[in-house]
Amino acid sequence: MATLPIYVVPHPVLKRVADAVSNVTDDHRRLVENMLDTMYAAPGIGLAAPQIGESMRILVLDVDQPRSENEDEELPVEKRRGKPQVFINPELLWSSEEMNVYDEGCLSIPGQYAEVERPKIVRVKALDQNGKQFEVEADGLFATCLQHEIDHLNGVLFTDHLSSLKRDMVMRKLKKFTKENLEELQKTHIL
Ligand code: GNR
Ligand code: NI
Repeated sequence: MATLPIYVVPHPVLKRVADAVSNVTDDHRRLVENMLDTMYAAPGIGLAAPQIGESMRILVLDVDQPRSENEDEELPVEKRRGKPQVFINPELLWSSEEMNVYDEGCLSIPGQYAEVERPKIVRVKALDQNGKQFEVEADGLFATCLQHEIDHLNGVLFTDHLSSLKRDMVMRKLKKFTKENLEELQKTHIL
């Protein structure tokens, strides 16, 4: 297992528009495995390549991770793999008029959460880790997470969907959270 450090705002790699992958190679497949390890270890339900400092259009997610019977304890990292999904060069084909609100978090904005409104259902086309094209229709948390990750590939963070008042509040709380958890964060994140 190889986990990679996660970049935290305001690192410029998180604001960049990531480059398309022209040809899916073994290097990309290795990166995908490390991204999945990093996501499960974090723990998170999604991760985009810019969050580990690679400005490429690759994202992973797993919204079907098994949960512990006991709500307050976490499953050991090796048991968290549910249904990992890999999207390379994802393209949004369609999004529903109907919207959905979800209390979102982001591994690059540690400890912060806010309600974000997005289309409830989306259709996305992408390549898998073998370079094979596929299409999915995502709904619920899957749709929310997929849109959150595609945003990362375009240099967009969940805070960009908030009013300036709420965004300022999150950024102020992030500074406080970072100060209070500096030692822990420095083990897993690039600040
Ligand atoms: O782990 C994560 N949880 C989450 C919750 C609600 C909406 C989106 C997400 S994605 C986030 C991991 C992350 O930062 N991915 O970029
Ligand atoms: Ni995120």
